[in-house]
Amino acid sequence: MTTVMGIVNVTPDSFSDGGRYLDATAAIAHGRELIDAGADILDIGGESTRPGAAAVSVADEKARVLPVIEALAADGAKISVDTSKAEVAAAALGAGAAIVNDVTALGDPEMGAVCAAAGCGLVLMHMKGTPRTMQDDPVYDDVVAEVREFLARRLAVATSAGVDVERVWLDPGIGFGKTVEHNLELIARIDRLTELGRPVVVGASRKNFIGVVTGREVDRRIGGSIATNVLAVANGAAVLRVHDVAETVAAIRVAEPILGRTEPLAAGAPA
Ligand code: HH2
Repeated sequence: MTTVMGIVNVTPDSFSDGGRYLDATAAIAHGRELIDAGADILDIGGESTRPGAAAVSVADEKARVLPVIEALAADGAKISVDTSKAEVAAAALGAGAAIVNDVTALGDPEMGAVCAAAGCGLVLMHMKGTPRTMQDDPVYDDVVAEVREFLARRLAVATSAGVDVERVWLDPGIGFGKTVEHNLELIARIDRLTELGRPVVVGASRKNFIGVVTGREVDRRIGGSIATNVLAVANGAAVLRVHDVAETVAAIRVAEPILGRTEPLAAGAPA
């Protein structure tokens, strides 16, 4: 069944909800709302990756995410920490996180060892360039083939650092060094990524390509986000990273039986 990861951005500058949950109390309350709305995992991050976002020190990133992780993990929520810094990941795992979501796919040379030692889950994401430069005219010969090759290489790096292959999820990095057409093509060809044998994560929620296609501002992209996510599931995605958890869960609950992905309703169950 599809896993829904609800986004908790403890940042002043995230592209869609920057500043709303910078305060720990507000972030914790938001995380609880997302669990009530049906999130399976909360993805908690303290540094925005949008083009031009300010860099955050290890100390500041820890100060943002650790109290939020501690409180939500104490509630029993499954937590992933959205960080590319091994030191932040280690502290987050100590505070109760179970998964490291690394948008640089082990760009920090210590990250593989930290994850191997913890035995945690690990999300490896594709990005072309760095957040500062990634949207400056990205060019690929074949975006799907290049993303697939990159993810296969980083999966090998993770396993050679001692990470259990069964704990790794792969993510094409929607919006990270991709044009609108690249993003659409990647969503259309998720089947090529699932061939790598690991669950595929898709983070398309409210992203710019949806704004370009629909002409809608970031707070009015829910329809485009849901269409993208349902098609991603139809094409093989196993995990969706989303802001609008309740609506996505409802959409997936309807899409899955149509796709033949759920057990048939028990005989006599009310439909
Ligand atoms: N996208 C963002 C951040 N982290 N992680 C994964 N695995 N996949 C993604 O597509 C992904 C991610 C960007 O979205 P958001 O967190 O809403 O914004 P910001 O980076 O501005 O905080």
